[in-house]
Amino acid sequence: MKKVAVIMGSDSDLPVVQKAIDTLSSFGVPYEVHVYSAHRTPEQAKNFSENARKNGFGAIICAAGMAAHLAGAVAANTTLPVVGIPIQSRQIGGMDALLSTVQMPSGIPVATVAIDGAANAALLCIQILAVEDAALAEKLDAKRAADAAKVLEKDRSIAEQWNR
Ligand code: RP5
Repeated sequence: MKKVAVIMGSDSDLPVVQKAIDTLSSFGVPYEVHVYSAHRTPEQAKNFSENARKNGFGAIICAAGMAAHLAGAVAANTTLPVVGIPIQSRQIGGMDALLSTVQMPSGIPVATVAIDGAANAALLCIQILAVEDAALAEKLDAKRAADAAKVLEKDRSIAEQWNR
């Protein structure tokens, strides 16, 4: 199976990014985790991106906050799918990173999830890998069914309390 790269602009992003790592783990998808910054270590970010396909990756998650250029900088140097996670900032609440990540110029796409949407970033990468992997697609179906069952149980509980 192809690996998923999980790259964050700073180790201060890890508390959010952890959900992506946990989600990949729960599906048994192989991954690597790195800290590369578009601004502080641009050469390393470029080198990783240029070699990602030949190093066995199938998708790349990039998490960054504030002037969040990491996902775009990585996408500029690979044609692998890049999923951006805008990280919430103390100063502007994540709108800074959301707009920096989502507003890519035509030709260099970044699939941007919600602010701090790390679990969905991982699920999107798993869905990309599952296009060619029936066993992985089955695991995705099972998770959807389990998630739906949890919501139905909540509905039963709420309905019991209020609908007399
Ligand atoms: C971004 O700047 C990082 O992704 C992080 O979200 C933010 C702050 O980084 P630190 O100053 O905490 O290292 O590049």
